[in-house]
Amino acid sequence: DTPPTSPARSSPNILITGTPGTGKTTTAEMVALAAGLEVVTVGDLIKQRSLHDGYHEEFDTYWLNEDKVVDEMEEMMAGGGMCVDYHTCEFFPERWFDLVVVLRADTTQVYDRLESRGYKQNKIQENVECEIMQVVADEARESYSSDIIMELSSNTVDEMEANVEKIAAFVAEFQSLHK
Ligand code: DAT
Repeated sequence: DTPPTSPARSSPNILITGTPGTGKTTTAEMVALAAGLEVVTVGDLIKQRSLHDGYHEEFDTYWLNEDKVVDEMEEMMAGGGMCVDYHTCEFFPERWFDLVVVLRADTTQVYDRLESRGYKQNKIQENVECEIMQVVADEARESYSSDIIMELSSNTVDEMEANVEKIAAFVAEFQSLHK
């Protein structure tokens, strides 16, 4: 791998990743409001612009086409100031991001949140195991430099608010250093 080049953007790009149900979308929206970033909900983008290779019945999900997603997002990411929300992180170009937030939650939280979202039992189980096995955190550590990864606990509203404050503070500092 070639090292990421120094970004020319004046506002950072942030990736918020984690197992489904850890609070990515809620956190990303709050960060966007607090710090003036734009949200990219990759799951919605994939559906809206058909960046997939069809629907997978058993797993109740779309077959991700990573190349299509990266091509579609390249231009949006170029100017900085984007807050990206997705449950995997290893296929994005490393150079896109100035901060990678991995949200973590207790398995009971993940279970309850996905159950109230109406997920099927097999999909809930799969995601609970994903959180127990720290799949996304490992993936982030393999894909990004450790000094841009922030692993944050998101079990309560208080924790979520503290996380948003921490991320907004990062944005403000980045912007003051890249004027
Ligand atoms: P994700 O985008 O990771 O799937 P979400 O933001 O949609 O997660 O959150 C799922 C549900 O859980 C939603 O109803 C909001 C709630 N939630 C998320 N983070 C929370 C937190 N830290 N404390 C309390 N509730 C939270």
